[in-house]
Amino acid sequence: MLKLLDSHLHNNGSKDRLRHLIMYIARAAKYINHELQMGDMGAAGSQNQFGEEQLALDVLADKIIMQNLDVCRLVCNIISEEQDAEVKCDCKRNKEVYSVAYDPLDGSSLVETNLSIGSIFAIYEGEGFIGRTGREMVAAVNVVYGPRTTLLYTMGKGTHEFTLNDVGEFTLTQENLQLKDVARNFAPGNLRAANINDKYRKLLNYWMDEEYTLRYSGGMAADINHILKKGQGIFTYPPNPPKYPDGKLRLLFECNPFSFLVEQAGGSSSNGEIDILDMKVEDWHQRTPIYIGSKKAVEKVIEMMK
Ligand code: P6P
Repeated sequence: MLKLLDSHLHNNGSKDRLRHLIMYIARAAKYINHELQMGDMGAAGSQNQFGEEQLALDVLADKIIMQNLDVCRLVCNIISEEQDAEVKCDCKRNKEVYSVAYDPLDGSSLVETNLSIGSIFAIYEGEGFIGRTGREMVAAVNVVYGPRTTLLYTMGKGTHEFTLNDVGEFTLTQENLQLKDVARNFAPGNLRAANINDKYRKLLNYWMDEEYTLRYSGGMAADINHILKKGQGIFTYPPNPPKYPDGKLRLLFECNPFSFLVEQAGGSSSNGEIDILDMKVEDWHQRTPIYIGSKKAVEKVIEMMK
């Protein structure tokens, strides 16, 4: 018997309005998936607030998601990695509304190379993001557009994988993904940081001396998905001043939702000092170092990077 996303959300105890919101997100993912197969890989001729060149697909994915979040009438505040300010939707503002932070197409620069990329969503109850921590998320979603299109979600009761089938349904392919405490794969981002940070260099050498297997694609959605699907691994992205004094990856759009998904699979996630999910959001586009994956591997990183 096929387990569809809608019924799984219901059986997993979701509030109806959260289930509807996640189904709208899944709907947006189907349209983005279609565009990725057919769409224009070219540049949009615009830049986001970081001065990063936007691809036509970045802009299109952002529009598709924004439209779906608006039309579902359940979201009051939206912040997109591709836009510089929060959008306030016209919806009745009561405790039943949600705020959604998303990265419409993480790793989009990889799309022309046909590597896997993703759409990442963090869902909070109530209005706004500033001053909150990731512990307040009620759900996180990671859609990976690869050889198959998959959707991982958590609502705080495990992390579950669905695969888009040929009639446009997301069907359950793995329930309660679990990470072992020990990693054997490593995904070392920002290797350039080893030039200015001997501790990171020592850590990289440790993994190579221990003959860990390198699994790093340059797309965080796919790299975190790899750790979750393999049931072990460690992903690191340390800071390297002056370019990335706080690291490159964003707390709100990438680090919080991935940390929720990984913690719910028995892993952990740290900025080197505290859990990512305990960090207070001070700014929409706040960046943070991130060390995420198998528990003992994260502990080792914290120990060696102190
Ligand atoms: P680098 C993609 O641009 C991204 O935001 C993440 O998906 C990815 O992990 C990281 O940047 C890659 O950064 O420095 O390896 O290009």
